[in-house]
Amino acid sequence: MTSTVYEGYGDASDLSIAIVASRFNDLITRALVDGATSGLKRCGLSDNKVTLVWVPGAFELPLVAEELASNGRYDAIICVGAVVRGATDHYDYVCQAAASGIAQVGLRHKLPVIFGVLTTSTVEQALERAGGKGSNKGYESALAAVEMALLMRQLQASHALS
Ligand code: INI
Repeated sequence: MTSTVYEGYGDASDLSIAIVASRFNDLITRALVDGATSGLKRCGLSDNKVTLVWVPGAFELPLVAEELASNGRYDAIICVGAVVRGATDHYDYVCQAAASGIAQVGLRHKLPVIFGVLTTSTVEQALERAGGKGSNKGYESALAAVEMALLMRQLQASHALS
């Protein structure tokens, strides 16, 4: 039998969340940013609780996430981007750097840093996942950010009491 269960639900209206978005493939990433901001609004965050920072490409997401995580003002950071496979291995390097860099920032700061980066073979597949076929990775990332921020808050509060 389970005695204690933690889940990241509750009032999210006092959370502060930053979105870091890459401009590369901006037709897609703007749709992801729109999805993320509407997801955060749906969770009860007002506009003044959401900060948006643009970077050139997905490769630059971890550095800015690190800077924002270091200042301690945010309860979660959402990184959004779109890496589309081209004819070269550039894709693999950019995906790898973005994914591992984003994961490292989260672990280093014990902060939810959400991987809202699409990695697809074609632009069409990316558009489908940016709202074109109903699902929007930015919106899903916002829900994950809020859930994780509330969960970390609960876990840290229970740890402080014990
Ligand atoms: N950046 C992306 O965000 N998506 C891509 O598909 C992409 N491709 O294919 O090259 C991309 N490259 C740019 C990279 O993220 C950096 O901005 C650039 O290398 C400068 O550091």
